[in-house]
Amino acid sequence: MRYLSAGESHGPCLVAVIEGLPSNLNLDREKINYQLARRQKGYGRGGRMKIEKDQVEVLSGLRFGKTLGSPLTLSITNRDYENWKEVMDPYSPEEFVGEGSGSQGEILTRPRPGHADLAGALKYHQKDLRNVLERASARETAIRVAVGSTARQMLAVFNVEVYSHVVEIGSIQSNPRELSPEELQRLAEESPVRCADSQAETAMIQEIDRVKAEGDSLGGVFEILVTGVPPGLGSHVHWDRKLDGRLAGALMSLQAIKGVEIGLGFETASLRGSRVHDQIYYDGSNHKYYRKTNGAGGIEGGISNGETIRIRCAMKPIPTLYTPLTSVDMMTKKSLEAGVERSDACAVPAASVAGEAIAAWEIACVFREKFGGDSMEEMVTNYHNYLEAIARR
Ligand code: EPS
Repeated sequence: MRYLSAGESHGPCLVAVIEGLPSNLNLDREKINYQLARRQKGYGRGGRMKIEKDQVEVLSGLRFGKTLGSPLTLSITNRDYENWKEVMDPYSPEEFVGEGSGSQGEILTRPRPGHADLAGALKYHQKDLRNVLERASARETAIRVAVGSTARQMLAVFNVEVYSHVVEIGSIQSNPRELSPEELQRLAEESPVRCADSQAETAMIQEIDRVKAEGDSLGGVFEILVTGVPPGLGSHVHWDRKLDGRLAGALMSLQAIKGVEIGLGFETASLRGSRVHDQIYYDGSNHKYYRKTNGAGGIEGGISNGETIRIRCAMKPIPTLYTPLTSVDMMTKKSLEAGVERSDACAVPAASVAGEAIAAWEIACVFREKFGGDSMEEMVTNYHNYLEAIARR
């Protein structure tokens, strides 16, 4: 499977063309909209989310609620485009330059440290940083969440579910009790910062308020849990078929993600082997191998091992600071403060929902590779045959 997304943050819309979903998959548009609404939440977001109310349109590949096996095109309108029409006009031969009344129409020449602004402007030969930042913006995650929702709807047929919760914001760490993925998700859904630990939640909100008042921003860590994945997805035979490598690569592509770890991740480096590796047992009544611990995070040798897949992602603080850092004006080469765009003080809860979508897509890809078929019917048959075969092993 593959997809391309397109769209600028303040352009008319975001779109994606998805190839490779099987035919006869029931796709519920409201389930996509539900995921889009989840992504828009989160304490610490700026003014933009009051303007947008993301809703998906399906432009191709679906008839009477079922996929056709042809390319599926999704679209989300940017409501804010109405306010940016002159600045983002696709056709006008004249570059719009505002009259000094605000940043919206002016050419942006002061790159923000930590943002794609400078590297993108050099690479694409741009004098207006807007020509870079519009596409680099995390607004693009809206369409990725819509794409991920199609993957989730396919995975649900095979009882695979994807959950997430926030475990750190700034210096505040959550310490949730031993909870099931379902319970973690239930608590996270009720929390403005997607945190399952109510004490940490209060401290996180206070930290966001403090940092925002100082014109600064905050990052954090979220955890993704994927349940119901059978053993045998991904492969040890080639570097680019390893499931951990694929998940990590895909999640690193999410805006502002600087680190991804699977299972115990970085902690494995300082622990002894006997504390890291999960001992193997056999459950005769269910014909299943299992482990009592999950340091591997559900993946061994690049292959799913049947345990819950557990991934943590570290998000850096958003680079747009209302108290700006030092930068250089690309026109004059003089040292100046970086530009300020409207932005979010903390978007870790939203990134956590986008991370779920990205993980769902990658798992759906390996599902399609393993179980193949052109229709859902064929894929379901192949899946059951495989489960029967491994139950005899
Ligand atoms: C973003 C800047 C803000 C965010 C945006 C990502 O948008 P704006 O510049 O319009 O205020 O709100 O996120 C979204 C629009 C979104 O839907 O998540 C950025 O520069 O990355």
